[in-house]
Amino acid sequence: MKITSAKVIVCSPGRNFVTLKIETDEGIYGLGDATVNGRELVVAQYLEEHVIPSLIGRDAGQIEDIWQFFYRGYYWKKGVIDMAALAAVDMALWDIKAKAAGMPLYQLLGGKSREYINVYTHVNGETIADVLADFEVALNKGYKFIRVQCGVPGLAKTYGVTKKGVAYEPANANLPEEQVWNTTKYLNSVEAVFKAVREKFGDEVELLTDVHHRLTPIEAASLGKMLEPYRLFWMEDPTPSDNQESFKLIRQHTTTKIAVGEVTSSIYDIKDLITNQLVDYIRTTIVHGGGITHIRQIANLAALYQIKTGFHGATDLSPITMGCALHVGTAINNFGIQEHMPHCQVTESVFTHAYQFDHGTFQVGEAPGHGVDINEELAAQYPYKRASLPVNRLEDGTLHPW
Ligand code: KDG
Ligand code: MG
Repeated sequence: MKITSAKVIVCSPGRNFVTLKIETDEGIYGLGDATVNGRELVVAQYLEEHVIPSLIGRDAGQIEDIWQFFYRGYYWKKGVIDMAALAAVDMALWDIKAKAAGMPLYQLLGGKSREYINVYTHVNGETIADVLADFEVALNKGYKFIRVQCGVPGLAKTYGVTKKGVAYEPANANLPEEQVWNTTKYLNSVEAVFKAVREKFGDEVELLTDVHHRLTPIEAASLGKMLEPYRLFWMEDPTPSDNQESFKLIRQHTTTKIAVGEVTSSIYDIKDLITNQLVDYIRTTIVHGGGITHIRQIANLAALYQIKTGFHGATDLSPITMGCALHVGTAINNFGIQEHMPHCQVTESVFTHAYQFDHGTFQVGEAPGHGVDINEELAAQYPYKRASLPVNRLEDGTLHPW
């Protein structure tokens, strides 16, 4: 089966998405997600100028060889733009192969290792009372794994916290919004949030939190220690993972489990974290991590060290990435949890999908391929709009990780 054409679809149904459509001489097409939040047009142009021309005429079934062509073959590699473009190609080719076989993708990846996929969702609020109210809503929807983010007294805006009833969307400005961060205020207030949640909702529900790269290793260690009584499922990105070795310091001080990887794109970005057992969950996901082919390699390495997956699943990952993540999660043994930040209705109307939410879990669906499609006519009604993630400054103006 030969690749006859490929095109990039950039649209903004609720938020920006970059989608690659690969067509074949047998009439079967595949779809891949290439969205990098705030960098959409760069990936689109890389695909159009440097990837698509090299795809035409190739055998769509040679997924591994095509992957290696754009990774091992290409001189520049491993950056998130390259890996997102490669991921889109890889997802589309797996979609084509599974459609040609008439099977849901998970069958080609080894079949079912589990009956459903556990997901965690986000709960947040400006105050502890707001958090408790939102938590109750999530419990009523059936979620058993819940990420908790609370406003920090004295800070105007905090990562993960939104106005009541409004879906959280950090990429909300034409240019990066400058926010203010204060680590002491955060560390002084965060324990009370988890204490209140455990007191009100008991010990059974699993709790997660995202530190969003804001602490130094020793601050992260003290946070982990402070939160041990509340038995977190994980604390995420407690410190930047640029220096993988710094996680050794955190591990020396706390048994709070750690999840890392949503801003990583290559196995080499997390290799030392895995082989030294410095984390418990890997969050690198399909779109930013080179597609199904590379993510399976990461998951296999992690499995050797009893580390599980916890794929990134915020709204900037398109339903195509969600579909692929659910197929991989269904097939591999060391699946841990899938993040689920529900897409808005407009996104859902443009991207139709076979996967279905069911009381805090997902059913992957039995449609051939990865089960996600795009309504191109509808997508064309939502043109791209520049959006940027915020940046952080300390109170004295010093730039700090967001
Ligand atoms: O584009 C950035 C978001 O995907 C990120 O801020 C969300 O940290 C995030 C999470 O854990 O979902
Ligand atoms: Mg995160």
